[in-house]
Amino acid sequence: MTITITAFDRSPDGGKGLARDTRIRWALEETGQPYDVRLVPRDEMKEPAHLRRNPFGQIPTYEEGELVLFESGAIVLHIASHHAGLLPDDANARARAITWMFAALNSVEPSILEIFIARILERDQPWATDRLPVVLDRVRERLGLLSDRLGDADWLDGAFSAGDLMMVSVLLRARPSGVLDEFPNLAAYVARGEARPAYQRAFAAQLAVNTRP
Ligand code: GTB
Repeated sequence: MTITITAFDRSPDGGKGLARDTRIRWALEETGQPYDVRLVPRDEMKEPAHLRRNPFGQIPTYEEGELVLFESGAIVLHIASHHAGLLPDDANARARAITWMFAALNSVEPSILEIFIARILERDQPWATDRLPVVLDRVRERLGLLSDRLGDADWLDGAFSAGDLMMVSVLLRARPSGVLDEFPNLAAYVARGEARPAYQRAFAAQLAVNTRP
């Protein structure tokens, strides 16, 4: 059955791979699943056709036959659960990999999103300059603990898994602020993720969309 995902018609990042369709493309590439992409123009995101795919009118979404999913975590988990390559066979190791996916989305991504909010969305607010250092310190605290846990391991729990895919995707969004590079083992971890052939294909595919004439 054909898999169709949605992505921005033009991502605001111009193809840096920071929009959340990249993590879905990456999961599909890791598991060898071909897919189509429906590009959603900004002015159609809150229209009924797209709201039927995602009640919040956002990308990414996932369609496969009658199944329609939204939320990048749920989509990656669905892909990882149905195709080999992203979750270990051992039940406990599988549960731990899924735990790292949730950790990436619930314990790490929110603080990193605050950087984007402070630097871009709220940059004209009178308190923006005072707020950014506080936001960055909160991210530093979280990344410091993650860095301690990763230590000099390649991946968070044994072999590369959907947990690493999600954590690398989330950490990538901290790089433009410079805070990721304060933690050399995390920066190297992200670079390891980016070096994977499946990531390279996913990145190239979204870049082609966002740099087309
Ligand atoms: N929790 C949802 C998920 O994980 O799928 C969040 C989905 C989401 O935030 N989607 C964003 C969106 O559709 C795109 S990825 N926004 C449009 C809207 O809400 O109307 C977030 C994103 C946007 C821009 C950049 N960037 O420019 O760098 C990076 C990431």
